[in-house]
Amino acid sequence: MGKAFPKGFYWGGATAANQLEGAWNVDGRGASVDDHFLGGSVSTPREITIDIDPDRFYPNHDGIDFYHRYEEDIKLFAEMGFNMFRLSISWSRIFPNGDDEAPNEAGLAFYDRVFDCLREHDIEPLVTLSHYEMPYALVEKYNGWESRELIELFERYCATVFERYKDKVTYWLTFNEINCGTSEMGALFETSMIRGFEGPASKVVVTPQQCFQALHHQFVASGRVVRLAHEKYPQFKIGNMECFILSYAATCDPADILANQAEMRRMNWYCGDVQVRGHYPSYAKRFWRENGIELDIHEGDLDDIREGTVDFYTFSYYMSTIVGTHDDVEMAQGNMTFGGKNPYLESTDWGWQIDPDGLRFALNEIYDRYQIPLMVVENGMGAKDEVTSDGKIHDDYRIAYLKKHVAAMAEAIDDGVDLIGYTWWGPIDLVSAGTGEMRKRYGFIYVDKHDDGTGDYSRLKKDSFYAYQKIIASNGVEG
Ligand code: BGP
Repeated sequence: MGKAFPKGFYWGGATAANQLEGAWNVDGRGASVDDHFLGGSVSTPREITIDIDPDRFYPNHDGIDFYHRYEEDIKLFAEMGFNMFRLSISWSRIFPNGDDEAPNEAGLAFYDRVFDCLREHDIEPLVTLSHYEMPYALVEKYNGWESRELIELFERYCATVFERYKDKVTYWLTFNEINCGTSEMGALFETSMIRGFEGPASKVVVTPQQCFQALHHQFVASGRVVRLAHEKYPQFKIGNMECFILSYAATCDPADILANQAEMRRMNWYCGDVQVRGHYPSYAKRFWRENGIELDIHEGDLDDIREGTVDFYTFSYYMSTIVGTHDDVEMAQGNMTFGGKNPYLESTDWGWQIDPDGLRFALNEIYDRYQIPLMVVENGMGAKDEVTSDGKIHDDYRIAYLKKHVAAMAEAIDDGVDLIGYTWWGPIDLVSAGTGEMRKRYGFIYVDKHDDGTGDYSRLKKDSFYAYQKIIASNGVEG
C-alpha cells in the first residue's frame, strides 16, 4: 500500500504530435523538421534528408495514425482513468510554412475535434506549443531559432491557437525540453538548426554560440507568449518544460563536486532559472565568457523575459547519470544524454539508468529552488515488448518501473513538494524521438507497427494498462 496523492492530482500520459499523429501531408499540413528524419537505432543515429525521398521509410510520416484513430485512443485513456492528457500542436498543421498569412483551417479543426473528445471524457488537455519540431520551411529560410524572426512567427502561431482554443484548453507548455538546446545534439531537435545539412544527425555541427543565441530567442518568445496569455486569458496556466537529467558527482573528490555543479547548472538549472525567475542566473556571465558565447540581446528582451515567468514548472525524468573528472569513469550509453555509469543502478535496454530515488531528490531540489507547483510531464521506460502466445504483453519490467516512480513521487509529496500531476511518456506506443524506432516502446497500449513499415496499427492493452488503471483509481494508494 502506498501513500495517497493529493485530491485532484492529475494522472495521465504525454505524447508529441510528430511522434504519433501521422497524416504528415494531409489537410494542408506542411512538412515539419521531423518529416525529414529517417529512422535509426541506438547505434545508428537518425539521418536527415533535405528532400523527402518517397522510396525511403520515414517513421514519423504515419506515426501511429492518431490523426484518424484519436477517438479510439482517447477512449482507452479514459478507461485507464486519465484526467489529463499531454499532447502537442503541430505548428505546421496551423501555419504550413510557419510564416503564411492566414492559418490553415483544416489543421485548426483537427485539434478542435481532439480537445472536444478529451472534454467528453473529462480529460484535461495539457498542450505543448512546441515539441521538437517546426515547419521545415522555417529551417530553410531562417535556420530555425538561430534567427530572431522566429520570435514573432512563434508569437503569431501561439496567439492563433490561444484564441481558437481558449474555451477548451487551460494548461499550456511553451517549449518541450528547452534545455536540450544547451547541447549540440539537443540543439538539432530543440532549436532545429539544420539548414542545408544531409546525413547522420549526430554529425551536425552546432556551436555553443548558436545554441545559446537560439535559446535566448526562445526565452524571449516564451516570455512574450506567457505575458500575452496572462493579459488576455487570465484563466490560462503556462509552464516551462525541462529535460531533467539529474547528475551526481562520480566521487567525493571536490573536483568532481565542482564538475557536477557546473553540469547541473548547464543542463538542469540554466533554462529553468531564466523561465521561472525571469532573469539570467548569476553564473551565466562566466559560463558565456568561458565558452566563447556573446549573446546579442536587444532592447526589451530582458523585460520580456522578466514579465513572462511561468506559472508552474514541468519536466521529464527518465534517468540519472554521474559526472566526474577521473578517467576511470565508464560511460553510460544513451541517446541525447551522456555521462558516467552508476554501479548502483540498473539500465534499460537503451542504457538509461533507472533511478526512482533520483526523482524524489530532483523534485525536492527543484521545489526548494523555485517554490511553484511542479508536474512530472514525462517519465517512462522504453523496452522491447513481445506479444506472447496467449496474445498478451506481460510487461512486468514497465510495471515495476512505474510503481517505483509513483512511490518516489509520494515520498516527495510527503517531503513537502507541491507536485500536481504526472503524465507518463508514451501511454500508447509511438515513434521514438531519439532513434526513430518503433521497437523502443513505452506504452501501456501496444500498437502493431514495426520498424520495417509493417503492421496493421491495431491497439492491444498490455499488463501495465491494468496496473496504471489501479494506481489511478486508488489515487496512488494501490501501487
Ligand atoms: C523526451 C522527449 C520525447 C520522448 C522521450 C523519450 O526527450 O520529449 O519526445 O521521445 O524523451 O525519448 P526517446 O523517444 O528517444 O526514447
